[in-house]
Amino acid sequence: MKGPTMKLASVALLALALGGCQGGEGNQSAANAANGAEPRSPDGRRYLSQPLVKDIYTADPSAHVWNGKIYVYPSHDIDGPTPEDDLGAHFEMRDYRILSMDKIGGPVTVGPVALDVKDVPWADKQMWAPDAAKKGDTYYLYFPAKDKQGAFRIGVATSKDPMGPFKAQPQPIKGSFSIDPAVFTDTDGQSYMYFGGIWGGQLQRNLSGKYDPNGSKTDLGQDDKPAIAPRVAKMSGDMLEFAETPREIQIVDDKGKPLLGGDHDRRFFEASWMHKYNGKYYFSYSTGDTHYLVYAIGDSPYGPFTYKGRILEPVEGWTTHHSIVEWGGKWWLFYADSQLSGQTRLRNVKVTELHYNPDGTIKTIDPFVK
Ligand code: FUB
Repeated sequence: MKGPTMKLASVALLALALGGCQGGEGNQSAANAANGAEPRSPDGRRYLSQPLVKDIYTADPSAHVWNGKIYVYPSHDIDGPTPEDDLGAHFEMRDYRILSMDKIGGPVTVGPVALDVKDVPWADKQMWAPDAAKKGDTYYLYFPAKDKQGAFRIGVATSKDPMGPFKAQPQPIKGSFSIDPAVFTDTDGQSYMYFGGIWGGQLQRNLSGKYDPNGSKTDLGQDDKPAIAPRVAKMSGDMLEFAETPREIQIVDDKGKPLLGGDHDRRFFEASWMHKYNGKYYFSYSTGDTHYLVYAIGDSPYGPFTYKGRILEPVEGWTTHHSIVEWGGKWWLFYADSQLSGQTRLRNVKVTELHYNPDGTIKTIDPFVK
């Protein structure tokens, strides 16, 4: 690994941990830290867990366990001049920094810059939520960014070290579009990329397979029609391309009917994640403007997936984005909120344990303690 790494001594991880904060003006949490009180949300609630790191702002945590260690691939939030809008122009991230830890609850290492937008020939700006995969002795970083025409594409970069630095391929993945790649490797070794996001994520501008800069800003605008579907594509053997044209993922209700565009509490918005539990495929995602993390279960990596319920109630801040991994015989939800700054554009990643019911459904988590 090149460059400096920071060992963060004062990392607070789970519900019992208390800690100081930095950031946003008028933030109740920061004010509490200054007077030594337990951090609380602006409306006075206690947080379920504490930020994994406080020296940089991080969001959209994609966690993986490799060689017994936990690696988290987050967005690296930065403050910028662009005013907040509905399409996420204020998320102006320019690089990635990777987190690692030997155990959940232990110190977190913040890696140096693993990939900078200036080193990605095709990318212009907005390095949004990434994911990573491992095949053989190579690590793959998958990332969305806007190209020079303002269209989101998905790129891939490789490294022999899970912390980077990563070297980007000169072009985005052929046939890729929109945001939030999540790469899942099934038990037979085959990998799949799940991706997409509506509104600022531009999925609704790619319905024909070609980016339409004049397409809808939000969604189909048809509440009684099936919602826009996230996409999945099998990855090629070298993990650098799609092995097939991306397919739509059907998310259906308990009667087998597709969720509708007007069903904002349940329909797909962004933040795909896939994990397998007891032989079933769990596709989870964010509902965006209603701020839930929810999930649907299927029998194949392609779906269809039947909506089952909520994983996480709304956090502080507009966005919600997560990953789910097994480590140490337990399951963990990595997520993010805006505790440190009080601003949606400057988020911090967290982790908490996730529990299943005996029937395989997930127990809903409240990010605040009663
Ligand atoms: O972090 C930028 C964008 O916000 C992500 O790509 C979305 O999932 C949302 O968290």
